[in-house]
Amino acid sequence: MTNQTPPPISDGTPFHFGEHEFLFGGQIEELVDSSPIKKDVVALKSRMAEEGYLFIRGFHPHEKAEAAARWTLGAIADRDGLREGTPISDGIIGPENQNFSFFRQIEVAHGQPILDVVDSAETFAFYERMFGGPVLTFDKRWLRCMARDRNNHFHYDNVYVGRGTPNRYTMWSALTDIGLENGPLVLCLGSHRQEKLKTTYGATDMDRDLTEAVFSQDPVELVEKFGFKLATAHFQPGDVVLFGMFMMHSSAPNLTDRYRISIDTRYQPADEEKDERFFFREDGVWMGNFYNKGATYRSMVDFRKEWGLE
Ligand SMILES: O=C(O)CCC(=O)C(=O)O
Ligand SMILES: [Fe+2]
Repeated sequence: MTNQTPPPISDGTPFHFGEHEFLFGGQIEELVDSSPIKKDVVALKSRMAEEGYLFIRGFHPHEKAEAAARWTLGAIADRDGLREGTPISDGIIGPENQNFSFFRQIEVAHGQPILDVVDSAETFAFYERMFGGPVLTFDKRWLRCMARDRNNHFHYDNVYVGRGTPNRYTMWSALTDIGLENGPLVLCLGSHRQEKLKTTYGATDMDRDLTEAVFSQDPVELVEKFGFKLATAHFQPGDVVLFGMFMMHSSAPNLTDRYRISIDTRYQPADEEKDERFFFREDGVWMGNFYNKGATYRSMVDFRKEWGLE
């Protein structure tokens, strides 16, 4: 496979998100690539503070990201998830169109090809520079293989993984080639500064407050009601997006018959309080989200009424 930076997305290019079509240069724009400043910590930090995200092309070596994707596709093949008769490396989705989220299957999510990407010495060194000291990552890694028409919905990560220190970044890493049709990550620009959203929805903890956690499934309301511009890119294996706990994001539906594979991981200073839900306990598993078995997680529609955000 070639390793060429995709050309800039020209104005007027359509982006399909569910029923909706957004146009580049209008309601959606291309993420700004920070790879030219990736060694300049001061510039990175100030851009992160300003824009709420860093998109860094080629953060992980392309071959390592591709090896991680092949490893993951091998795990899908072992579970009969690929279309019969197609090469594993093509990642063609089988007839059951099944999503694979290798969250608790640590034999997959903690496989060496995965850790060679998200736990690499270079990755840790990068976060050590960003945080100015030793860092740690959660035991849980969110390795996601999205089938056709599937996506995740708009949320702040704080609602899911926000306990402990506020000094924590999410890193979303593309492992496959993720173009506009393959269900790329979509950010709501400026949402890291939307005080009302941050102090209502953003201040909830889904497992403490028993909320459904997803803020919205509708990209149009984020544009029209909240005034956000959307941003995405054509991602290559190894490209990453970093953001803090208050950046509204989603993925768009994967419109193709090829698995979209990404992994999201979290990094924070090692000496600051962790979110204990995502670390191995003595019994060898972590608690995770939705641990209140039998509890009803209340609808976001109700919460939004209470907040005056309907
Ligand atoms: O990859 C996705 O679909 C969602 C990613 C996400 O929510 C995250 O990286 O925090
Ligand atoms: Fe997220």
